[in-house]
Parts: sequence; structure tokens; C-alpha cells
Amino acid sequence: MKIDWHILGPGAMGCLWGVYLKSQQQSIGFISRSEPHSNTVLLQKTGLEGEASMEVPIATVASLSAPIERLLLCTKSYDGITAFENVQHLLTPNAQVVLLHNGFNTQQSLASTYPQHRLYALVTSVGSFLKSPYQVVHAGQGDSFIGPLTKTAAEHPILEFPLNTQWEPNIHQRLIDKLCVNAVINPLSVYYQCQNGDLLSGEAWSTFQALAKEVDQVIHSLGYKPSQPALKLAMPVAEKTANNYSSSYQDVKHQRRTELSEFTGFLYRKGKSFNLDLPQHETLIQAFKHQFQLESLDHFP
Ligand code: KPL
Repeated sequence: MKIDWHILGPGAMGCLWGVYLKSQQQSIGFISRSEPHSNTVLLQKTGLEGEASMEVPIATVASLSAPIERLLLCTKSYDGITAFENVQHLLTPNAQVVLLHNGFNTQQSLASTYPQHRLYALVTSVGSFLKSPYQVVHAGQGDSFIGPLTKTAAEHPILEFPLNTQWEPNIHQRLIDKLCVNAVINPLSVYYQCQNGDLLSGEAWSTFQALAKEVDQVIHSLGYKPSQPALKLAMPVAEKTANNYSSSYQDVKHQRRTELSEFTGFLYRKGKSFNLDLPQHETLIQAFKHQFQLESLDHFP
């Protein structure tokens, strides 16, 4: 059977986008990193926009029978480069590869190492979580943008992608804006052990404002141009997702490696290379190492 979209990374995002690609009459298939128990999985969705249930083929890289024409790569950002390189030999010369990761580092590294590939980034604020493997809950509405990371991708826009995704020629800007949001909300939701909306009052709110200023300092030192200051970007997202627990909070709760080193760790390392004074980042990183014991999992500086 011909597969239109291969999906690598069957977390909440991989499952959710898989369901909606299928609803656009695109055939999908999962790529598994370990030997699957069977050659199909039952993918189920609940939450917003009703329930859906479908059988989806699944195969390992070694057992894929046809080359990959379109790939949705939605591993955690720290796994993105290895995941891409593991399947690179299976991509057709004109394959379209959509990267759906938090952070900015993985997308930037892949685009500069592989400019010959049609690489795109998907930036989304749609909310979802997994109840159990392949059982995804569509938890919140959001905006989604897809855009080119390489010149060859810019020449071949992806104009039809589900969930009202808009083509965004300046996807770098969206990635930087999202990095600012994640760099404020995610570490603080772990530090204060709270839902996103709880960050908008009390002590957390003062830290929120101070951290957002430090994020601005580093982002500007790097020469990046977000559309607004970090505070103005992060505040409406915290309001809109007030009842959500951030992905980093959920990772800590489930004792999974978080992506905090891609946000807080990344900005701190960069900021220090410009000799910036970053007391909020320092407090957070110390707490993550000692109080939450994230160091071994997260590779903080
Ligand atoms: O992207 C998110 C995340 O949790 O990783 C936000 C926007 C902060 C929503 O929770």
C-alpha cells in the first residue's frame, strides 16, 4: 500500500497530526524505532472535533518496503537530528520533511547541514496529550503554521495541511516567537509545579516578568527578531492555555527527559557567551539540577 505521509515519533503530536492527515484522505504509516508487536496499530482520538479510530501500518526503518516521499518528524527535539539521519537513506530525492519540534536548535542544525533537502518546520499551539500509546486527546484549539527551512523547500510550498495550517514563508520568526514562549512558560511551570494559568499571579507572575526580560536580552544578543517582547508573546499563551500543564511539567511528572535544556539551557549557554547577567536562569537551572534532579536527563550546563 502506498503511504503518503510517514510519521516518526508517535507521541501526542505525531498521533494527532496523523489522525488529521488521514481525515484529509492522506494515507499514513508510523515508523517505529523498536520492533513492533504487529504490522498495524490502532490509532484513536478523542476530545475536540469528535472521536476517530483507525488502523495504521507500522514498520521499522529496516523493514520499510518503499521509499519515503513525505515525512513528519515529531520526536523530542534532542532526538531530531539522529532520527532524521536514521531515515535519510530512505528519502526520495524530492522528499518533503516536516519537522515538528520545540526549540530552534534542531531545525537550524538540520537546515544548515542538509540544505539540499526540502525541510519545513511546523509550529503549532494546538493542545494534545496521550492517554496511553496511540490514544490521543485533542485538548485545545490553536494556530498552526508551516514554512520552509531550506531554499528548496521555499520553492515547493506545502499549501494543504490539516487543522487550518497556514503557509508561513517566514517560519523562522514563528520558531523564535515559540522559543520565547517556551523559554518563559515551560521552566516556570516546572519550578512552581503548576498549570500555565497559575503563572499569571502571585510570586510566579513576578518571576515570569523578570525571566521574560532575560529571554529578550539573549534573543536580541543572538540577532534574532521576535515579533514582540517575550512577555507579550508568553502572557496570552499562558492565558489561553490556563488549564494546561506544559509539556515540560508533564515530562517531569512522568519522569521523562524534558526539553528544558533546549529552552532554558540553550538560552543560558548563549547568554553566558555574551557575558550577560542571567540570575533568573541561574536560579531555575540550579533548582532543576538539585531539587528536580533533571541534570542527568537534561544535560544542563
Ligand atoms: O508549547 C507549550 C508546551 O507546553 O510545550 C505551551 C505553549 C507552553 C503550552 O503548554
